[in-house]
Amino acid sequence: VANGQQQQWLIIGLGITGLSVARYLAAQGITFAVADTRLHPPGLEELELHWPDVDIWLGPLDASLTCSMSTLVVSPGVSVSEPAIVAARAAGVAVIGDVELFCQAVTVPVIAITGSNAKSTVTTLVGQMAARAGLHVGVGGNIGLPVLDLLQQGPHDCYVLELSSFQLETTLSLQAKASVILNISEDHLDRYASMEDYQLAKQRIHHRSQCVIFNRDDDQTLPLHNRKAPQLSFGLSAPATAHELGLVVHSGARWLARGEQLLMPTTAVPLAGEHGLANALAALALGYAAGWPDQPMCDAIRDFEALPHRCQRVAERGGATWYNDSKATNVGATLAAVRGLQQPDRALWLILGGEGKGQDFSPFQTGLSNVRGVALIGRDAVIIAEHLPGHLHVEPCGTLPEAVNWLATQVAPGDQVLLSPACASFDQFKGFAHRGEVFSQCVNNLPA
Ligand code: UMA
Ligand code: ADP
Repeated sequence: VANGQQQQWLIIGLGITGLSVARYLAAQGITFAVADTRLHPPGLEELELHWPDVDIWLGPLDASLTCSMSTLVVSPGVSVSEPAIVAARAAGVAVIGDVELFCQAVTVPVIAITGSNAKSTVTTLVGQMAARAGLHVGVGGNIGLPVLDLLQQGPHDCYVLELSSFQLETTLSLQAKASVILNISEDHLDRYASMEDYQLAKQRIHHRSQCVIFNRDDDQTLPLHNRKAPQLSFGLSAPATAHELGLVVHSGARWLARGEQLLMPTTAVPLAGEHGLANALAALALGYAAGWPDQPMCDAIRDFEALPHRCQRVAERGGATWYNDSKATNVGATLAAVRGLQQPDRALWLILGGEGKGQDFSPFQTGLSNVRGVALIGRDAVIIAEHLPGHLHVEPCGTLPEAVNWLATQVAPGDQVLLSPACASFDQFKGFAHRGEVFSQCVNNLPA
């Protein structure tokens, strides 16, 4: 290996994470090499422009390279079960990620958020709560801004991080001020041998946390480690103690509450559905654990605007309300959106389909029993159709514009239509955002 003796650090992956690690190590005066399994990785030009002397290895990872290093900084898109990474670890090479480097450097409180769904929503909301509480807050991680770039922005009072299971796998030193697993449902099983492995990766968020937060309505989020740390829980039931956040009925209205403390009426919460209330409660638990006052947190909830493509109301057409939940790329997200929007007196129509990622769609058998009809699109439509309740009206539509056109002929005033496909979008779109935009455009083009 050329220069192997000097280049002890290897960055694996040249996406936005890899580039942020390169900037960070360079700023620390640390020499590094870079590897990417692709022949044309996205950050190659930028890397060569800024660091023309850096050694770059493209193509399949070579164990003789990885084993000659002292530290591998692995991007989340690369599995640590790659044979060349497993071999390096066995040979005593440190295997870490960008979040680990961040944790080693950070000196202010970190709020850490993971879960199968609702991470970006809760992360954004908690960031807005911190800002309302008067803090200079940095928000990043899996939500899109690599954590090391946050450090480069200069000092902050605290950080709110969205962390994926992949990022947690390569993180050892996180000592969160408060940490939460929002929910767990099947996802990413192309990278994990089992649901248990996926769940264990998420549990790493609580390691050495000062306040462990879990979802009372989802047993899979119960903390398995660090059980002596103070705990808070959130859920849709009434809080039994001051350590629980939940919903209570007071003078005929429902309120978000912590123990006996009423915080705000649910009618003032703009996040759609019951799952939106759960997300608001999770955010309140995190902010409370961080020591922020209730008032600015409730103000942040009241003013929260749904992130695009997450149960976002698009328009009224044909008397029906149309929702864009394109970000729902797994079964758990879709079931939460359906449960969240369903109302006894309003028929709910659903658009499903795309790339199913080998998921088990059988929860739809019972979970969609009250849906009025389903329009199917995309590659795995046939697989999904096999798992829909027999009595449902199911229409194979092929494409999203055809699904919208078919639904426009079906809906009655007062109905709700939800694009919440439970699938990745890459068979027909550039990504979930593109899919959501196409949907919104088709809906807006329908006669009012
Ligand atoms: N890749 C290779 N070979 C390599 C390196 C990467 O084939 O050597 C591929 C990966 O398989 C993946 C893609 O390149 O398909 C991107 O991987 P990456 O690790 O370079 O990703 P980044 O561009 O650095 O973005 C990552 C997160 N991506 C992933 O975890 C796949 C981003 O989350 C995150 O916003 C960003 O870091 C900043 O922290 C995206 C994501 O999809 C949004 N996350 C998953 C999710 O939310 O479900 C976990
Ligand atoms: P993530 O960053 O984890 O993907 P987002 O906030 O982007 O989370 O939301 C993704 C999807 O998760 C949304 O489309 C929505 O349908 C679903 N969702 C939102 N809240 C919840 C919840 N409390 N439980 C399960 N799914 C949810």
